[in-house]
Amino acid sequence: MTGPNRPAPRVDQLPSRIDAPTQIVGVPEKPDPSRRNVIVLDDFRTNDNPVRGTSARSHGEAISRPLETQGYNLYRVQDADLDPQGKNSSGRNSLDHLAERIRNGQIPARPGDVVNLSFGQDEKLAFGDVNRMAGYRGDQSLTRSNLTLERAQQLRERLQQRLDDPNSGLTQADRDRVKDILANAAGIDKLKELGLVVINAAGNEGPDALHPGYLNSTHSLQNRNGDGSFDPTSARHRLTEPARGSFVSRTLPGGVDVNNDGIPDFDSRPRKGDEDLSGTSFSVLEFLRRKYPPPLH
Ligand SMILES: [Ca+2]
Repeated sequence: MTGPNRPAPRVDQLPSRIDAPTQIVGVPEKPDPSRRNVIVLDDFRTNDNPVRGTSARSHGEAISRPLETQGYNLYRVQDADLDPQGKNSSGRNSLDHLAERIRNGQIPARPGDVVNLSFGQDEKLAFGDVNRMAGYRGDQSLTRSNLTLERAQQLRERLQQRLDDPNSGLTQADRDRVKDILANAAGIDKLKELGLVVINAAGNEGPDALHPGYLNSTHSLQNRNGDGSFDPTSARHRLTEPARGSFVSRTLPGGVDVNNDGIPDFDSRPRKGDEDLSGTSFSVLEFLRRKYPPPLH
């Protein structure tokens, strides 16, 4: 069953504390085995700062519901790290933890299924910050136009060397950043080893920023407006792929269609006027439909 009348996941039953790095908060009632599974690792908590202007209640739901109505089997997973109240005290990286859940069968996933990561970094990291941490100077420096997968791999190795070298001059804050970067990239490797398509639909810090721990994703997205123009808040380097991430909702006979694909997503009407969804997160809606449509084979 698809459409806005599908029961909403029980996101209101999230505990106030999340002791594990990830928590499964919504699974399809009757998953269709012929359809692609999409695992959305995101923030499903209803809070005082939901996605701007939407009736989706949480960022994770604003992404998940339009994917679900397109016909994907949706697995909603709360990332404790995304919520300061989440209290992830395990010390485990959430991507590594998610890969373990999939390996041990807690979340069903087959090669060709998708993991969507709608986040990238707690803070803005510009190319200059990353070059400084890596100790790159002059011609060595990474730029928006020379960032390839090969150079991203070299960056990981370089950052590991800098971390291992007590005389590298990295501050403690930089060391913590580098550890996070390396842990994220290792988690993505584990997800890809399972045959999964890893989408990093994130990056609203402008074209000079990058998410160095997510560069080995299968796809990193870039937000385009409805007229095809580049959204100036979006990431924009050589490894990003453009997809439309800016929408104004329409009210159709069956409900509200937030991503303009003609399929209603929510039955509740916007609080006032049209809902404006815009951000690199939303680029995954058009990108998946185009590159990885719901039928798995
Ligand atoms: Ca829709």
